[in-house]
Amino acid sequence: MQKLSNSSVAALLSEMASLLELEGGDYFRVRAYQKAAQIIAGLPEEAVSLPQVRLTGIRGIGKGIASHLARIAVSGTFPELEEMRRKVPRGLLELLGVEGIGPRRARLLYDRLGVDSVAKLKEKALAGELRELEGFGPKVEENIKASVASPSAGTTERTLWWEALRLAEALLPRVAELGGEKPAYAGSLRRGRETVGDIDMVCCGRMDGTLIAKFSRLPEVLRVLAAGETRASVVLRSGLQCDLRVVPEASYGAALSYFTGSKEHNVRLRERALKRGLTLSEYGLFRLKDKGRKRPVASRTEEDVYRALGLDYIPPELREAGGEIELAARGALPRLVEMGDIKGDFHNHTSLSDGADSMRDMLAAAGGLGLEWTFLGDHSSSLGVARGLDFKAYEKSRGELVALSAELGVAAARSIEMEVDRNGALEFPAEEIGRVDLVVAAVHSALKREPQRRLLEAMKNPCSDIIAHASGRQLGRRDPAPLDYDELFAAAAASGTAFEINGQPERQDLSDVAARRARDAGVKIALTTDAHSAAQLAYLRQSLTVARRAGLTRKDVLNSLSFGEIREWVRSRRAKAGRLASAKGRDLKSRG
Ligand code: DGT
Ligand code: CA
Ligand code: CA
Repeated sequence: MQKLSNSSVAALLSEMASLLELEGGDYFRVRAYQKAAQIIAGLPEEAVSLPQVRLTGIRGIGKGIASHLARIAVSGTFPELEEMRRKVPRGLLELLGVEGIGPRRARLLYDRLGVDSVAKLKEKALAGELRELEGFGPKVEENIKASVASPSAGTTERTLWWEALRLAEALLPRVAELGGEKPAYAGSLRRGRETVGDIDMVCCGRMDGTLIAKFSRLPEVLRVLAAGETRASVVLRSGLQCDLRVVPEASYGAALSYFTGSKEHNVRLRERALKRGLTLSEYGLFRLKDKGRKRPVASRTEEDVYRALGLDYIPPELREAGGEIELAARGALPRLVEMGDIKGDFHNHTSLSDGADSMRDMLAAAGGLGLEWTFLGDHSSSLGVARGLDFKAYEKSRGELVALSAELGVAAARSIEMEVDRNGALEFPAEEIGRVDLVVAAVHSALKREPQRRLLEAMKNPCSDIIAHASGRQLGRRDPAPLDYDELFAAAAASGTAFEINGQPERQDLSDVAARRARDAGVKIALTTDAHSAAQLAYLRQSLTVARRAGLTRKDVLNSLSFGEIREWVRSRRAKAGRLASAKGRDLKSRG
């Protein structure tokens, strides 16, 4: 049976919906395909491996769709879709990718003006012919002109790293199925940037255009911007652009390095090459004397290229021209923290507050990910949006967690995401908070109100073990609070308070830049998921990526400690912070 990801299956069904719509098909049939596509995209298990009875048992999936899935499992498509693909001109589907064009307008464009591609659409728009069509007019024509103006039109929005990663990881095996060898993603995605502009992919394989042509016809592809012998530029159904380059085996390393970038890193590498009488391109590192660029000094692997330039291998996350080349030349690059160093999570949510999954399912998932231990958390009670826990509920659930931990064989303790109020006070009183296993202090309410002062005040509480998502930013939605990190990190270093790198893809808070400053100030970092479901524990990879971009090593992150060590860390830092607080109190009294 052919392995097909749910997103590929969903893409086929939604293509069917679009084709039906273009055909002027029955509204309810169109909706049924759209809905089934949505349902399948969200299924946790692989749809094509489910038995028919399980499938038809899912709401929104009827016998018809289930039988399509059976065909897809065998042949990668289904007869009705193939029939529609023959009937509807291929370019029409492409038109749907243009902003302002739905099925009705696409149909009209085709019937009246013979428009069956984005290129033709552009032609007609520029010639002013669109405004003559009913329901178009000059305004619509202007909009369409603007959205077809540049090849990457409509894709200027940046995509969260995590979303792009999921898309790329689904595409790599597809490229391999088409005969692409060693497919890899490059660009900002590989460097782990917060957001990416497009997905860059590199592979080896046939360089006569056949691989590119097959790639351009993948169901994940919405429209093709350019397709040559060795390069395709396409827009995926998600709206994200994706570039694929097919490169010769012999220059794979040089190409991967070139397309990983960053541009500035590449510039520095080329300068270094020139100083050594060499020249570096996407084809390889050559002697300047070798005018025909016939015999590369290095090109097959990235390691070869760096070595030939007198450099240690530089991890992609550091390739931002931030001094990494100098460090690599001196053999002084940090050994970046790796997934294997990560033993547990600190901050997440179960169904006891606003999470989707029970403590049992969360703990089992943590064990399934290979974590040695984990804290399972929930909100404290005052956060209105998320029904939280008071101390009594906390203690009761902690008792249950101890039993679950013994049963499932994963070490566990109970954390609380503790509300910091308008004055910087933590929600639970001193006699209760001291008995909470781990406190993640968080400012949520009235975020704009003096976040700096409230965070400083919160750190005066000896039980503020970790500060949550300090800036409160949400990429694309909410700007970070203006914080004086030097002042915050100095206070944190004194009280032994750690800061988290929150792994929610839209948070990534601390940012890489802030995390680096925290480390330099002597502040420990906690990589957390803030998971609101068991599946979101995978966000450890997101916070790990930010940590790597910050240049952190295993010593800089609390997650590398054993469970015993982390419990001891909490105990001793609270004791020290408590002494500090009472000394300050005495100081104030004697002065007052
Ligand atoms: P993005 O897509 O905006 O998130 O950022 P990147 O870094 O992925 O940039 P992109 O997609 O334009 O190009 C991918 C890589 O290809 C880039 O990191 C370095 C390389 N590259 C592209 N254009 C140039 C160029 O004009 N000069 C140099 N040196 N490298 C380039
Ligand atoms: Ca890119
Ligand atoms: Ca690109």
